[in-house]
Amino acid sequence: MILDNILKDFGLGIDQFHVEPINAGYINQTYKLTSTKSYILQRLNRNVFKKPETVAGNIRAAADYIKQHHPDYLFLSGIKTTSGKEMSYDAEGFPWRLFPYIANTITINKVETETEAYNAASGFARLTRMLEGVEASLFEPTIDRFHDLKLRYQQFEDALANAAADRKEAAADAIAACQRYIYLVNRYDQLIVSGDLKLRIMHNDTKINNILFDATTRKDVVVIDLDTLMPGYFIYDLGDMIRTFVSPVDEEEKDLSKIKVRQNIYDALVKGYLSEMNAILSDKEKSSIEFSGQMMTYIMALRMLADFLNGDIYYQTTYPKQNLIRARNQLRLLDLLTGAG
Ligand code: GN1
Ligand code: MG
Repeated sequence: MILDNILKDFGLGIDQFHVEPINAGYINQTYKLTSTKSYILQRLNRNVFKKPETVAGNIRAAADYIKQHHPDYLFLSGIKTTSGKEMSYDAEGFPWRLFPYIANTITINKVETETEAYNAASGFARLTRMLEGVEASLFEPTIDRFHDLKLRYQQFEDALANAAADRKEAAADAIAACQRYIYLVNRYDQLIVSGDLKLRIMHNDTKINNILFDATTRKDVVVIDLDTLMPGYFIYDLGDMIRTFVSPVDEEEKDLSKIKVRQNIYDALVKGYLSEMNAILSDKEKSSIEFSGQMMTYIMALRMLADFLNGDIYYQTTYPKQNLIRARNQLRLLDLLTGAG
């Protein structure tokens, strides 16, 4: 019923489609609508994106710029409603968006080959390059200080101060580990204060399943999940790639012994990233490549652990302690990335 009402706003009817949920993300609700012409329909989580209009506004600003300057680049923006709106609102006030489905594409949850790492990294980097020169003031943060490590550490400390005793006890190891890595917060702070990093329009969620590959050629086709397309630093994108590409297992893995840093994948992804960004990044920026992976892995550990301590209110979970397991996973990866493990 909800889906039907929403689709009517886009001039479509539910009966035309085979509808199936896609359960990959932690935040939004996503459906694939299959027919001769297929679509992706998505409900934006307005508890996370408190100003959903900023999400749509940023994507539109990027689409307009790219259309003018790089007309051949495939950029995935939403389809407007029949009355020209970016989103359709359901009775509870949640915004929904419709995207064209790109045929013959797949997502992957783990990188298997150096070629995949190279292609995905160059794909995410190309988006940044396509947006070089865009007026930054057209973009608003969709989540304030999203990848500000200092803020995330503060939020972890707040969660710790307010946590239920049983959760604190269960997470004692992860809490201690997060506290041990506070030197990364100081390094981050110094880096930001130094002014060496340029503010650009970044994707801010470059995990491996946010880029579509051609099902046949395995070449990257298009970057998806543009909810956090907003001003940021290159370390956020490159770091999240390092975080999600280099290990043979993903952030849900419970068996920590399976977490590894595959140096060949690491090298391939940095090479792919620089194939697009080499001339754009300054030498000072390039000296933060290693730090980027450490910083983004740490920030996820802090966010996941804070959510566990807060009683699992942010990320979607399917079993108890899932956020704690995720945090431990990230901390193990961090040990390996910093040489502590
Ligand atoms: C969330 O929505 P999704 O699953 O792409 C999160 C990212 C995290 C990621 C961890 C808005 O992304 O920051 O890196 O989970 N997005 C938001 O898998 O918090
Ligand atoms: Mg996302």
